[in-house]
Amino acid sequence: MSSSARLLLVNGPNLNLLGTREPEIYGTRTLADVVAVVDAAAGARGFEVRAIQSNHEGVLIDAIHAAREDCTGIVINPGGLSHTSVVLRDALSGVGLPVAEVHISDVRRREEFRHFSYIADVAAVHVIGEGVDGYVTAVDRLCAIITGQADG
Ligand code: CA2
Repeated sequence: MSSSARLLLVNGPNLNLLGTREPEIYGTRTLADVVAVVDAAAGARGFEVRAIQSNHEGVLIDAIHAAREDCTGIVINPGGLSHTSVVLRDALSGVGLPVAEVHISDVRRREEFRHFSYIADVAAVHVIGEGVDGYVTAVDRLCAIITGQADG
């Protein structure tokens, strides 16, 4: 399959715990559920998905760099790294692929330290506070940009 039909799905630190704790904030769906909904949404638009979750910043950065070779877009929930990581931001801007940033919870209504994202201004799409379904919104909007069907 050509690189024009593959998305990299990145989930950052602690998102492997989805569905196991704090359901009042993050819901009850698991990381496997996230991968399944992204696979389905992307598949419906003719895209395949490579999914990675890691608790290690360098592993995430290596995966983002590798996406240059065979992906045309990145859907990322950077987790807490959103609020702290210049190096993750630099990796995303460095590969030059369109990025969709997803947050399951509404970070704007949580602690002040979650209001700022280093990723926000390198992302073309932002989906915040829609739960796991937000990943579907992100895939739809990112694929529309990649295929030139975005309506501005
Ligand atoms: O709302 C989001 O998606 C976040 O990116 C999740 C991060 C948090 O640091 C961001 O501010 C917002 C945390 C992910 C941790 O996920 C857990 C899930 C279940 C139990 C414990 C942690």
